[in-house]
Amino acid sequence: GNRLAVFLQPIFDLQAGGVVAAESLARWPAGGASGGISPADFVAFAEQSGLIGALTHWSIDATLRHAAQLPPAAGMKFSINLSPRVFDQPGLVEKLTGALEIWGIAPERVVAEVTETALVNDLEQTVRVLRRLRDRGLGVAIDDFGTGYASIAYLRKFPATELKIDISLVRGLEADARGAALMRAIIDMAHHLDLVTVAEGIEDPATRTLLARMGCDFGQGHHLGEPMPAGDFITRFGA
Ligand code: G
Ligand code: MN
Repeated sequence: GNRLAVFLQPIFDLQAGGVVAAESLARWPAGGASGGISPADFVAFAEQSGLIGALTHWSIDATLRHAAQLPPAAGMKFSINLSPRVFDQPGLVEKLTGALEIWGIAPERVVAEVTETALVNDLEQTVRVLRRLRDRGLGVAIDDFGTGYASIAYLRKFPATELKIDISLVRGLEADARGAALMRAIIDMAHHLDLVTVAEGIEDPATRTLLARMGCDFGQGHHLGEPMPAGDFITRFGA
């Protein structure tokens, strides 16, 4: 029917090979690929109308319900996007840890993705919440790295475990010597900070090969796998 659904996009281990994780993305499937309401639009609407807390809670529950269908031994990790707006709402940490218990998922298998704009709004409050998530064993990813401002300064304070490098820095990499040098520097910088690197928006085999050679840990993008209905993901990678 016309309702919100969880899609999962595979995340590859660029060094060892294989799908090791997935990013959870909310979709309105009735719209299909072309029509319907885009995630950017309904997330913005939810943020403006005060429904973002409800959307986030739904996303956490729906994602972990699917995650629970995979054998824990598979070690598949799940990344969930957290809107900047949820960090000043009470109960976020309790909601996440409660859902982990209900679905029997180890906290180490879940990564909270946060965009840099969240840090700009209220850095201290965001850091406090993320620190609590880290203390409970969850991972924290800086999403869309390279698109915000003051990113480097935030890296100093932010209790992250991974850096997701934005598609704008990944696209056209193999034809761009300057872009490639920048990418190498970002990957090295991240590793010095004990952050694993995830390249977003890998759209061709050349880019995948280049990023692997640069030491990038993980990759995501249409070349490696499109976002798919969560049930399809579980069927495909559940063995
Ligand atoms: O902001 P965030 O990185 O969470 O957004 C992920 C979005 O990027 C999703 O909507 C997803 O469908 C899209 N996406 C994933 N892989 C690719 C890709 O290879 N190319 C492009 N253009 N978009 C992608
Ligand atoms: Mn994301």
